[in-house]
Amino acid sequence: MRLSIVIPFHKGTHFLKDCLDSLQDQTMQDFEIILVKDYVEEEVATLLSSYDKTLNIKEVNLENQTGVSSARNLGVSMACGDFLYFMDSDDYLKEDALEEICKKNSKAEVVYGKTLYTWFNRFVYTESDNATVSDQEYTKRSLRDLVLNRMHPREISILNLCINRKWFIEEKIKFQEDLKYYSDITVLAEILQHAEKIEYCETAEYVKRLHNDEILYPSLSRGRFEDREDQLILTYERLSQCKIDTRILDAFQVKLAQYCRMTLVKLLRKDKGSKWSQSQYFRFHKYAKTVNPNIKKQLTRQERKTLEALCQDEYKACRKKINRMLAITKLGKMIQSRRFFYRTINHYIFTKFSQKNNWIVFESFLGKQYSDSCRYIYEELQKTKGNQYRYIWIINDKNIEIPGNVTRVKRFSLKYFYYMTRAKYWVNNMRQPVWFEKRDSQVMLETWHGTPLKKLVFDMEDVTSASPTYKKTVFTQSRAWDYLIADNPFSYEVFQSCFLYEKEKILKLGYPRNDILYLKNNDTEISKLKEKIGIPKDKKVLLYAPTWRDDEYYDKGEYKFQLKLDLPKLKEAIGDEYVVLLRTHYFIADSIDTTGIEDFAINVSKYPDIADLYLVSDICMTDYSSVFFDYANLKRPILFFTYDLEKYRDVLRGFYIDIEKEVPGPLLFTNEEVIQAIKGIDQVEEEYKEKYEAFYERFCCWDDGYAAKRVVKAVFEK
Ligand code: C2G
Repeated sequence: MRLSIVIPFHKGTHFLKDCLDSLQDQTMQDFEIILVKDYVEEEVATLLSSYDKTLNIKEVNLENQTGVSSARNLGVSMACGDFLYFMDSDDYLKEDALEEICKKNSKAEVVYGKTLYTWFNRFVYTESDNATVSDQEYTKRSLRDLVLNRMHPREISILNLCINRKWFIEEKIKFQEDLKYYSDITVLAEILQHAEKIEYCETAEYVKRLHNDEILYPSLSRGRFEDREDQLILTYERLSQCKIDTRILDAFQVKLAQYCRMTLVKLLRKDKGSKWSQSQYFRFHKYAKTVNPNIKKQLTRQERKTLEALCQDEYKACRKKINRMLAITKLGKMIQSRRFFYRTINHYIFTKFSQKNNWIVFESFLGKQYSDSCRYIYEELQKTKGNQYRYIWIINDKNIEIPGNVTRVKRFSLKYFYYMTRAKYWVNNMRQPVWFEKRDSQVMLETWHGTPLKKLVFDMEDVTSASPTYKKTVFTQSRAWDYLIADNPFSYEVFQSCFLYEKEKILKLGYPRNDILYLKNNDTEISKLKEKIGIPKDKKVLLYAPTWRDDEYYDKGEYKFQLKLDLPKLKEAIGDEYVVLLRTHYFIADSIDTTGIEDFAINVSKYPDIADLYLVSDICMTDYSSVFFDYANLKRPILFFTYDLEKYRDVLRGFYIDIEKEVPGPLLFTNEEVIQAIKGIDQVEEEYKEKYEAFYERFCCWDDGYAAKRVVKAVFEK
């Protein structure tokens, strides 16, 4: 047999499936797989049995030990192939990776391939053009350079190495079992020391999957584990005991110094005087003392200063130096960034002020609008509680009108920090900044901004948007929510799984933002609104409100949008009867050009509250936006312009419901289909009558015009 592939497995059956699928699809099949199960709690038997006919898998359980090093040693001891090949259960290979690496022959003790990094699963990776995060240009260098130059010890790995098994065993190379995170380093150092010939095979591509879920599936190399620092020092000690090229040890010393500067000092400062920080001080003190002057020359000034601090003979003196050093860095940052300056003032001054129990801060769509449930909760409070509270709205645009006695502040201004810190209540329809620490005495009411069609946070396997650390961030943010509003029984269930949120804290009260769809759904109110928006009285209204695409962005919160609706064609077909209101999502940075057809297409993207737009429109057309859940309260026709359905559903997001079967209107893929649906809207209504009713029962059952009242009672009259 050519290859023995050793795969340690602990958690994540969905990862393992991709890994094994990629092995099943290899062009070279002369290999065995040794799957070492390390205290697996998931049910994997079904998955494994699906490869009975295609893969030669030897399963073995770790019995008395745990950890990746033990698993690999056990795997090696069971291997029969000429060559050893290590894989992680969350990674996968390009189809010809094994064939390519085996082609490179033979006289070399070790052949190593190219590693590509991605956030995505195998399907998305293959389908998408830009799923590779990086292919580490230094993979082209020698393995030794690779070890010496890698940015971080965690990136040094024995993955994608094809190693002569006999040689490996004769040299007695083993993974050190008490090294939990960095055992690859000592093994590689020994390989480099003993191997006479090492070859590189650029065409053998290994895809290393970065984890975007540090909460449920933390990766060994990136998760924040308590004993990370102990392990780094232990690895360093072991490395110094191995007979290896001293350049590797030197390189490791540099990495350690960088680590001390970037991470350790911050932890030491945060964890004032605790046992943990004292013991870390002793460990790193010992290391810092051994760093020789030649190494120090390679360090930055800051890194050298860090080592100097750690060299202090007393813990107190070390802390003093660290604090001074970090204070100076902070000062520099404060000068550079206004927001950081305000945050610091907030931390040292505003948090010392008392809490104002009758202050409430409202924010809707990141301070861009006076809208959504926050608005209607505010109006209900104004009406029923009046001056009992002080109301503060975070609003960026001076021209947006807010009725009533209200204090307006700009998002991230100094006043913003002041009010956010002093107010007892926060009412927000999106996530608050992750770095804004809520005081224990504060209460946050998260209204959320829609019934989810698209999968959210922990229900998503991959994150394709601009923030790959989304899951961890949302987890931290949602821990601060004291209440979360659900609009229907469906959202009540989904919010528990997608936010890993306690059901006791979910308010099953319906959306305050939908109250007006019941209270103002009459001719007088509608014609007042039409006048305000500038809609001709003799025209029917088509509202087009699409959502954003996760993978099309300029930056976080700034997404691209290309209008696929052919406006001139639409005008020609329905312009006599209709006007169209164009409403882009609040994340969209691009604006829609309506030049030449202003009498037909009105851009209402800046209009504060979409609920008014629902009221004035006769048909709502969206794609995958949650707008249709709300619009259904009006029982008016809904169309879905889903020209990129497959990509959106299968690659970008995934949906909670079957869009092809369960939504209350037709899916339309071309402009021609859109035109036909609008022209035959009566037939569409007839055709979808039953589905619409079922949909209404399921998703609109808690909305009745009085949700704001119920929410105020639940939160403010407690
Ligand atoms: N919205 C809007 N205009 C659009 C699209 C959306 O004003 N063209 C508003 C609606 O109030 C909608 C909300 O933004 O309900 C959320 O928009 P979605 O398109 O559903 O997208 P997203 O912000 O990703 O929220 O649970 C809901 C999900 O989180 C979706």
